Amino acid sequence: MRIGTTLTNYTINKQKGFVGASGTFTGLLNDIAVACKRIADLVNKGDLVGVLGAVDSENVQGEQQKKLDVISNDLMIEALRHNGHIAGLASEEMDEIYQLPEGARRGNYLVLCDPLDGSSNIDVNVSVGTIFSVLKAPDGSDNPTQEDFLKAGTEQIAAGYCLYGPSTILVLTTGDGVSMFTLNRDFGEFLLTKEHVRIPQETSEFAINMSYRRHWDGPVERYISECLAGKEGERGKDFNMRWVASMVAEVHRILTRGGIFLYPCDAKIRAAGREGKLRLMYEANPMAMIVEQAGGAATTGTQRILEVNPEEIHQRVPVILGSKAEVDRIADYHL
Ligand code: P6P
Repeated sequence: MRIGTTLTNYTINKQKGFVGASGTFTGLLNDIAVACKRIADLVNKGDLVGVLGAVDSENVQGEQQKKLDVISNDLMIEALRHNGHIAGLASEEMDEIYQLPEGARRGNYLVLCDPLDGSSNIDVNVSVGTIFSVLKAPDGSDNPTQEDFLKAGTEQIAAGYCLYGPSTILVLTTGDGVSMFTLNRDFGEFLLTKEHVRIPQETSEFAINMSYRRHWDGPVERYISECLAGKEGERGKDFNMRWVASMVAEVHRILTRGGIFLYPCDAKIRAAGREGKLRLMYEANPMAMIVEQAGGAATTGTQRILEVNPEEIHQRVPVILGSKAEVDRIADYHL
């Protein structure tokens, strides 16, 4: 499709490829884009409009919420609740799923989101992002249950994120490749800037929080040690390291120039009774779909992320994703 086309025209053109498409999906993506534009505006203005800092509440994860976490969640609800494109919404910032008000028009999609991922970075002006996943709603159900959201990642209709960085970039896959849209603030439109994005199979760049090294399991310790050994070691080449502590920024770098991102389970996480830090339904699954659609791979270490059968909306998983050759190598180390 023509570079520079708007996200709306892009999805209308794509929609023509789906026999019987009603336009609801195009409307849904437009709603999500509106939420992202409004979040981008507040992220960009920051202290000018008093949205930085924390609120004195915690989310279901037991994490302190930033003002922008709460505001972003409200903006996502506001953009989605009126237009009859969804049947329900799940969010990192809400314990329970969001039920549409009585009498509100329902649509045939479910949205799961992390309204503002990486928000610990927001007060230090480092890139953050919104992550979203779209599932089909059950037919004929006005009020979907939590069970209706618990679908494996392979059942996602679409997945995407919006990165609030030097540019605001919305990245989207509907199952036939990955496209990128850059926000033109002059007239408030996301314009197609990249299509058919591909992740290089090989890389020399890894992303992991090294401060947890003493807790790592064997396969992760082995992989990172080999990277650190550089050209004199097993790998015969030097590696570079990055850690932004904002998954959206890490994934965007990997889509752009390759790399491997690791947030594994470790002894400290296990001691807390968890299987990982990152959440399956609205972080790992959408990012795994995007990465796979761009020719990369995404594993828990022992299982393809998209094939994990969810048991709980806020469940956590280990995440290793990026350039396929490196992901495959780490998966081999877990055998
Ligand atoms: P740590 C942000 O809170 C997040 O969920 C991801 O975006 C990011 O990759 C990770 O956690 C950072 O975790 O333990 O390094 O602060």
